[in-house]
Order: sequence, then structure tokens, then C-alpha cells
Amino acid sequence: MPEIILHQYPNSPFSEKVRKILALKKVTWRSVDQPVIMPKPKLVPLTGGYRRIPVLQIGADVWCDSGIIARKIEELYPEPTIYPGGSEGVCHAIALFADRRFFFSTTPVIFEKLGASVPKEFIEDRSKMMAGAGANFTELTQTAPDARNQVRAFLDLLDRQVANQPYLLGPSFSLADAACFHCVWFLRAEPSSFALALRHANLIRWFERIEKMGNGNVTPMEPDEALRIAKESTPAAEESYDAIDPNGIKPGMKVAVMPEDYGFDPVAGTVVVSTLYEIAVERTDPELGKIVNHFPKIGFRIQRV
Ligand SMILES: N[C@@H](CCC(=O)N[C@@H](CS)C(=O)NCC(=O)O)C(=O)O
Repeated sequence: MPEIILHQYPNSPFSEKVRKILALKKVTWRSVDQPVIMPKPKLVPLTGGYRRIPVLQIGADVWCDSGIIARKIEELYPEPTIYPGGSEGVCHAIALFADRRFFFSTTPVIFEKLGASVPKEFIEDRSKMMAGAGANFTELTQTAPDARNQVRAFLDLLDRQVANQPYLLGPSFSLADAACFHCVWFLRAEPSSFALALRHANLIRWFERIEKMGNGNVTPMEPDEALRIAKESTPAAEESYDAIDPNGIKPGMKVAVMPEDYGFDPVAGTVVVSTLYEIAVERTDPELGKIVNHFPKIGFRIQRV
């Protein structure tokens, strides 16, 4: 099988979620470090405009968003499953809570305390990325007190959930653990924020158990090498579609796909896959040739163009 390449950066919480899934499955993978802020000239040719991290690349196929990345890794490496005991539904529901609710309560708490030490370029970049999302990155500190109330309650709920079992859903690690773990892991960026977690003994035992899983068998790769692999590969995605899709999206149609929450950079292409959970489009990049970009349907907008 061609190499599994994860485009990421070490401090990225959503990458940490994926790294823990790779660790569970003991996957051998390659890591390409991408910039934390725009521009990302060695990522965007692969994604067609999508700028968020993480991004998974296998040859000339590129998966954008940790939701579809988790599904792809599960498909490639079904054992051990991220859905132990048939928990796929509850895992994805908890992952949505963690990624959309819990994570976005941690950011005001952390950035309020980091304050002036956060580089101006970072604030400007994230403010642009959030523009149009009804959230103002520069006003994060004003929302910190309410966000902190939520973080404390979420941490307490997690602590209770692991009081009598090693993982959130029972004896085995699941996607729910990976998704909630990355939020607690992010709190470590700032000591007084992580102190909120340290008050919970069960939670910290769970956190340390997951930390010990490591990151799988990873070796670095230069961004140029990943671009070369994409250029020399042919997309493997095969046409597939949902025949009862009320929106009637089918292979061959031209669409633009973009996140519904922030980072509104549309990726335009020709539909290859449109199933219940996935939309994939083929594009021709001037340097790389044909690339297929895969996105989850949950959390993304699809527009006919
Ligand atoms: N829903 C996305 C969220 C990804 C996300 O927000 N990632 C952060 C980094 S952890 C990001 O892309 N920040 C802006 C950037 O790195 O350019 C996912 O699950 O992958």
C-alpha cells in the first residue's frame, strides 16, 4: 500500500486526535510539518484551497478534516476498531461534541492567559480564518469566563465517565476518547488552563493512559517529497454515489466544497464520490496533475458550480 502521509504540526489538537487513532492501530506513517499560519504553499496545491490541519495524503488522494480521516484510517486498518462494541453512532456524536463544543470552549480559556505572548501574525491569521463565522478571535478573552465554566463542567463529566472504567465507553479506546483527549491535551498549552484538568484524578489517569499510547510508527517527510509523490501518483478513488440522495449529487457534476464553520475556502472540482458520509472531487493542479480531495459531508457545504 502507498505510504500514509499526515500533513500536520506538532501543536495541532485535531492532529493529535488523528495521531492517537494511528497509535491505536500501530500504523506506520509519515509526517509532513506544515506552517501554523497562512501561507501554506506546500499544502494548498494538494488541497485545492482548504487550509486547515490535519490533512491525510495517500498518493494523489487527499482527505481533508479529521472526521473523514478517522473513517479512512478505520477502513484501511479495521483492527483494533475505533468503534468497540458497535459504538460507531455514539462515537461520532461524542466526536462532534468534542470538536465543535468542548474544543471551542478551551480556546478562550487558553488564549486569555497566553495574552500578549501570542504572536500578532497568529492573531491576524486566525481572525481572518474565523471571519464570517460569527466569532471574533480578538474578542476571545471577553468570552473566557463563560467558556471556563463550560470547560470545568465538561472536565467533570469526563472524570465521572472514567471513574469506573479505563476509557469513555468501557474497556477499550474509541474515537470518543481520541476526540475528547485532544481537547484536554490542548489545555496543556497553558499551565493554569491545564490545572483545571489536574483537579480530576480519574480524568488524569485516563489522560496519562492515552498519552502512553504514543503516536504510532512515524518518520518525518519533507513537504517536497509529499508533493512529488502526489505528482507521480494517480488518484485511486473510484466513482460511487448515493442513488437515493435527495440533492441528486452524482459523479461528473461540478461542485465547490467548503467547511460550514470556519476557514471558508471553497475547493472546486468534479464529483467522483458522493455517498452518505463523503464527497470527493477531482481537480487538476497545474503542478501536480490530477488530485482527488475527500471531505466528510457532516460539517461541509456542497454547492453546484
Ligand atoms: N473540523 C476540522 C478542524 C480542523 C482545525 O480547526 N484545525 C486547526 C489546527 S488543530 C486549524 O486548521 N487551524 C488553522 C490552521 O492550522 O491553519 C477537523 O476536524 O479536522
